[in-house]
Amino acid sequence: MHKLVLTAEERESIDALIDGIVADDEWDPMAAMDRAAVAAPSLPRRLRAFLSEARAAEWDVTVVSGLPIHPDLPPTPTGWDRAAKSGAGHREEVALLLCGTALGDPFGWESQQDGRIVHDVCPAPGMESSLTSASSAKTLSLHTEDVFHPCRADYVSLLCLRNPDAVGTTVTRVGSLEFPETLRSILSEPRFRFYPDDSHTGSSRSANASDDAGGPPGGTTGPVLFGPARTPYLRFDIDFMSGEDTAATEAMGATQEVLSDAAGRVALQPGDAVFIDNYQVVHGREPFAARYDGADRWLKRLNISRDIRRLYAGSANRSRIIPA
Ligand SMILES: O=C(O)CCC(=O)C(=O)O
Ligand SMILES: [Fe+2]
Repeated sequence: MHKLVLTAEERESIDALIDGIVADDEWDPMAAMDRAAVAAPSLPRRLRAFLSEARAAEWDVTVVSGLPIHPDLPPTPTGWDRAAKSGAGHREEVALLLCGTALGDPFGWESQQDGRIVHDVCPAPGMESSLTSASSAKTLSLHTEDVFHPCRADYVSLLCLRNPDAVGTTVTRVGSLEFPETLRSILSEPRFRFYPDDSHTGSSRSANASDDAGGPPGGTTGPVLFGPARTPYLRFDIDFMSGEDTAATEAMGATQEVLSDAAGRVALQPGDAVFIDNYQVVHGREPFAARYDGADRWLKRLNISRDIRRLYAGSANRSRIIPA
C-alpha cells in the first residue's frame, strides 16, 4: 500500500480549490466534475506527483490521507437516495473528483444510484444483510467492482467522511497470491460467467443463490485471471459469478479461500481516500452495527476509468454514464 499524508497547508489549498468549484448556487455534478478536471493540475504538487506515480506504476492500493472534510458535515443519511436528495457532502464529492480526475476519467452507471457520478456508501434500514454497499450486519465478500462489465472501473475510490467504529475495507492484492498451478490454469480459461450485482438489478438474489446451477440468464463469459502471465489481472465476485462446468465451480470455492486467507484491511478515517485498482485488487467490507443516528459510517465512492474512450467506443452516445 502506498500512502500520502497531506499537510495542513496542502489541505487548505485543496479547500480553496473546492471553494471555487462549489461556488455556483446550482449544484450540477457533471459541471462540478468538469471543473474538477480543469482544477486538478492546481492540486498541491506532492499530491499530483503521488497520483501520477500511482497511475504510471500501477500501484494496487493507494491512500491519500488528510483531505478536507467540512466541520459542519450534516448527519449521515440513511441511504444513498436520501443523501442524493439532501445534497449532503458536496464539498467532499469535489475533493474526491479532484483526485479522481488526476488519476483518470470518472464515470457512472445509469442502473446505479440514479446514474450519479459520485455515490454515497452508508448503511440503509432494511438493507443490513443485502449484497450491496448499503449493508452493514453482513460481511461484504471480496469482489471486483461491477465484475460483469467490460468497462468496469480501473479504480474504485472511496473517501471517508465518517467511520466511528474503524470498520475495515478488506483488500486482497493479486500480486500477493500464490495459486496452485492446476487452479491457476483453470482460472486462466474462459470458464466463468459474471452477472450484474443487486445494486444494478435492484434484486436481492445472487447468481450463487440461484436455484439454477448455471446462474441467472445473461452475464458475460471470461477467465478469472487474465493479462500478463507473470503479473495477471483478476476478476472475481463469488456472489455474482458461476462456473461453466464442475471443475470451474470448484475452482471458484478454492479461489475464495485463497483470497480470504490473504485479505488485508484498510480502516479509513475521515479525510482518507483509497484508490483500489479494480484489476489487481478485490475488496470487501467487515460487518458492523448500523445505528441510524446520524453518526454512522459514510463514504463517497467514485468509479474511475483510465480511458473513457473504451466506454464511448462501445456506446451509442458519448456519455460518462453507462446505459443499463
Ligand atoms: O464500504 C466499504 O468499505 C466498501 C464497500 C464496497 O464494496 C463499495 O462501495 O464498492
Ligand atoms: Fe465494492
